[in-house]
Amino acid sequence: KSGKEQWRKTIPRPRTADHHKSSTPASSSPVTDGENVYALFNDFGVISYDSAGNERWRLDLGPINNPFGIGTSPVLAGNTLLVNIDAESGSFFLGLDKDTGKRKWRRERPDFTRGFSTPVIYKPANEPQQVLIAGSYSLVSYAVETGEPIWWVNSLTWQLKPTPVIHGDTVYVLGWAGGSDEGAQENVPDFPEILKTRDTNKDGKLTKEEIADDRLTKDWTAMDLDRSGFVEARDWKMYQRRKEVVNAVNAIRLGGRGDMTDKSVKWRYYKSLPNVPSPLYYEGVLYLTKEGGIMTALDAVSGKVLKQGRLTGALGDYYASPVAADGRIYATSHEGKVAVIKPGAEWEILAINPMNEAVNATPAFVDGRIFIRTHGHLYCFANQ
Ligand SMILES: [Ca+2]
Ligand SMILES: [Ca+2]
Repeated sequence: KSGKEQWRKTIPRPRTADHHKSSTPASSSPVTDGENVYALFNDFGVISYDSAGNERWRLDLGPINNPFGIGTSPVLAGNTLLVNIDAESGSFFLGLDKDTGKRKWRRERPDFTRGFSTPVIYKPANEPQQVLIAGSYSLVSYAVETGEPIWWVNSLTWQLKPTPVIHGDTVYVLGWAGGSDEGAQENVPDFPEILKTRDTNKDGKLTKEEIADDRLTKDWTAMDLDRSGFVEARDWKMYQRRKEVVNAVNAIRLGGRGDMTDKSVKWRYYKSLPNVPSPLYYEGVLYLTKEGGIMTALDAVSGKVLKQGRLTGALGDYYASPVAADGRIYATSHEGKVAVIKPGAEWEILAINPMNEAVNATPAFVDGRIFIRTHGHLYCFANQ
C-alpha cells in the first residue's frame, strides 16, 4: 500500500547471455500464488521466494540459445508452474511443482525457434485445464497436467511476441515479424534440391561460402540456428517456413483434437500489426496499438475494421500492451505518454498523461489502483 521496500534479493548470474537492446536480463514478469513469488531470468532460470523473501527453490535452465533473450513470463495453473523457453534450438516447455520446483513433465519443442509469448491458460467446459502457447509457425494447446499436446493451429508467423487473448470460444493470436508481411512470401526450394546446386564438397550441409547469397547469409544467426557453423536440413526448413508465413492477427476457435488449422481459423487481419504489444479484447472490440501510435479497433466477431487512427499526443514506439478497466482503455507509449481512451467503434482520446520517463511495461490494475513501471520508478495511482 505504501510502496515501501519489504525485501530485496540479489542472485549471482552464472552467465551473461545476449539480449535485444529493447530487452533486459529481467524482462519476464514474476508471478505469484498470493503467498510466494516465481521469477524467471534469462541468465539464471527460475527462482521462488516466500513473502518474507526466503528462497524456496531454484532451477537453473542452462544457457538459452535465443539471440534476443527471453520475453516470456512464467504462469501458474493450480500447483503447476509453467515455463516455456522458445529458442533457436533446444526449445522446451516445463511443468514444475510450484512448491518444490521439481519437474512434473518436460516437453521438447524442436519445431519452434525464437519466441517471446507468454503461455495462456484455457479451461474447456467439462475437460481439464489446457495451456496455449503461440510460437513460431504454430499455436499449440497442451494438457496442464501432462504436457501432452492436444490440438494445434499452424501457419502463424515466426518470432511471436504478443500474448494470445482469450474471449468466449475464441483466442486472438497476433504475430508480426520482419520480412513476413502479406505479399513478401517466397517459394523456397527444398533442402535436397538446394544441396544439388550449392553443396560443392558434397557433405550434406552448407557453409556461408557455399550458399554464396548475401541475402541469406548476412543475418547468419537467423540461418545457422543451432550455431554449428553450417546450414543443415532443420536450419533450411525453418528458413523455408519463415519465407512462407504471413504476419496476421488470427481469430481462432478454441478446442478440438489434433490439427485444427483448416477448421478453427475464423478470420485473419493482415494490416497495421503491432510488433510487441498484445491485442486487447474489450466489449466486443479487439484493439491493436502499433509503433507510431496507430490504434486499430476491429470487430471481434467479423475482424472488420471499425476505426483506425493515430493516438495524437502519444505517437512513437509501443512495447506496453493496451489495457482496459472501468470503461477506459489505457495505451502507454515507450516515451511514457499514457493515452486514456473512450472505448468503442468510435473510440476517442480523452486525455494524454505524461510519465516523463520511458515505459515498456504494461500497466497493472488492482483494486482501484493503477501501477505503472517506468524505466526508473514504480508509480501507484488511485482516487483518494
Ligand atoms: Ca557442404
Ligand atoms: Ca546449423
